[in-house]
Amino acid sequence: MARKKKRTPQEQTIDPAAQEMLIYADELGISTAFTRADNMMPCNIGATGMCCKLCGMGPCRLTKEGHTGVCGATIDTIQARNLIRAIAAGSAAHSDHGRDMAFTLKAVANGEAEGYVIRDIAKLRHVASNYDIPIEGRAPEEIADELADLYISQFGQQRGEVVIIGRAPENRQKIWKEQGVIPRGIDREVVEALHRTHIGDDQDPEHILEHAIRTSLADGWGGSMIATDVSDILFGTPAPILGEANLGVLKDNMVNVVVHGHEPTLSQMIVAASQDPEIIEYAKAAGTEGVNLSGICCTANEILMRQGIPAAGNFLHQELSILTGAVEAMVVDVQCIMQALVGLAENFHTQIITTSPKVKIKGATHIEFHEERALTTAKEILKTAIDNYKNRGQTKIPNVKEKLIPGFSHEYINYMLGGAYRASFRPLNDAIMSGRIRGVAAIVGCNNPRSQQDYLHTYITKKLLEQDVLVVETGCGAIASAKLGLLLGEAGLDKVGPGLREVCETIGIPPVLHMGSCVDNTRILTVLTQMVEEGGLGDDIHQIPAVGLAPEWMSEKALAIGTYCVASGVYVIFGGSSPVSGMPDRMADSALVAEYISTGWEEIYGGKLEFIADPDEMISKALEHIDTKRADLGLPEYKPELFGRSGDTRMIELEALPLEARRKAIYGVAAD
Ligand code: XCC
Ligand code: SF4
Repeated sequence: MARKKKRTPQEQTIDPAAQEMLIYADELGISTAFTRADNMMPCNIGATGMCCKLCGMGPCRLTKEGHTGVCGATIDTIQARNLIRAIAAGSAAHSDHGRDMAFTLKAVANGEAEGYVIRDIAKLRHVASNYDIPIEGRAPEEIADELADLYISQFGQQRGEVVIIGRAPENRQKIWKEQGVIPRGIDREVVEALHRTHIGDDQDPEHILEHAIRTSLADGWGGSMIATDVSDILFGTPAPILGEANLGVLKDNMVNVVVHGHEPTLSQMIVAASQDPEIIEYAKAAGTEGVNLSGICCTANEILMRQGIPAAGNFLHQELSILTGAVEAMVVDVQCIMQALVGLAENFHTQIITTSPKVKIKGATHIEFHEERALTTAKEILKTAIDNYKNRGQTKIPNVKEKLIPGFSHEYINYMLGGAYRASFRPLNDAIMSGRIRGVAAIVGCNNPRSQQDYLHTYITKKLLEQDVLVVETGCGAIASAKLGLLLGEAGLDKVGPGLREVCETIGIPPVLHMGSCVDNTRILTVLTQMVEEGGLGDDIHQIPAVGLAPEWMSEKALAIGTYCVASGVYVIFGGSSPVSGMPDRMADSALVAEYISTGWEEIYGGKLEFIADPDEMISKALEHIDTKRADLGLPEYKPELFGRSGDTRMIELEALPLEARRKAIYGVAAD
């Protein structure tokens, strides 16, 4: 079933580079996710969570009041089962990534990984001491070996509690304990989610959703947090660095290698290999000026925030980058990789190289990556790309890119707020308590071709900034803001509310902080925990005036993230369509699950999950929530007119400087 009207490129995306490439794709007669979305209406029964295909008596479609499946399953049971399955898949993806990171740490500690070192010994010691692993007088490798063993054991643990839970605020842990939702082992919860949803098992929707909470906690305060910890230990904890984003980062005179996916183990090694004299020599011999690396999706975020390697774009840019004809190789590992890449690449010279033992795509070149030969394999991959340069045809690289400053890990936020001697979250808490900052919003998640690419992300971001809400971002949402110039401090501060502007100018930060990849949403959990511990904003996360938004979500991982944030006490709003909406006009009884994950979960956890399609409603609900939390804490009402004048003289001086000089004066980062 086709849509009545095909969207124009301007309706499909607000990104000028993407618009240019979509027009080009149309001229070439090549399909993209944008056009395929137009040609493929979503199934309205599946989209609203009214279809069950868990057994061979079905699939059962429940479209009318009182309908049940062949087995008697009700709409509520079916929606709850579908939702938990998605959460389990998302948690599995993040956590399996975390597992592989832990294995890499183990291999590095034992000298069995080629090319890696322990980069952040301070973080290693800090993380290890969370679990009472002795650190004094021990070599980093010894500590890392013990930490790796502990982390690896969390996946297969059968009883007890996942140790990482101990890093949450105490009151939060108490709630989880009372509810019996502390994960026993990461794998166990995912497996149990699958077991419970097999035909003829758990059929009480609320009981199913209770386990959805436990499964998601195994992700957020489990696998994902392991992934972030180990990435920082091995590759360095991010700190602000100047980067660039959008297709304009591809270079005509160089071999373009785009890394796409999620695990930094491979991409970091490709970064290292691309700087190796042997590879530079090899590229020169092929008549090019070297290898130009860039990233897509969360892999982009991983190398952007650590090495300043440019991001070619977010999820919907994966096909567009190949359309430039300038990409010699797209190297992928796991997650968010469209199968369409292979067919698309056949129109150009681009080689799609799969590298994970878990991911193969028919027609792609498979060069399997293992840490014991990491550097060697990375070089082999780059040589394959360089060899392919001679096959390059005509190119079309949009001249569009933006600068950004990513790298705001919670460690860095802590440091930047108080300096080396007084690192703390006190200034942030104080700014919220005084009303200079109204509240905090995390805007995260994917692109979805069913909405206009980047529009919801950036519209909501801008509107909340005007309202003095400090915004933190991860994943493809962060890249959306980057491409549109929102991740540069001084650019656009005039459009930010007066109190927030004052805080950003005082500390020298952008009003939108890029905190990393999707697994790094755990950094947000840590920030919230530290805000609680700092005092003044209540005794638990749900009391903080904060919200989470995933306006353009599409992946199951997003649902897992949303759920662990709710379990942690956050109000989370998803845009787009709701997988639990049912058809209210035909089925009055289809609201139980949607109600339960909102008001039901709020009663228990203080956080709630809601699906709201209209962006203005998302914004007003978010602000309303922030203001309610402020009032509950007894904080002064938000009054923007009170702020924005301190330090104005220095600001006027700074504003008189040319952009590059101003940037240097503010961040101390050279512009190029
Ligand atoms: Fe994938 Fe992480 Fe979504 Fe982007 S944001 S489309 S999950 S890459 Ni996490
Ligand atoms: Fe239908 Fe029940 Fe089988 Fe689902 S589990 S497909 S509702 S018979």
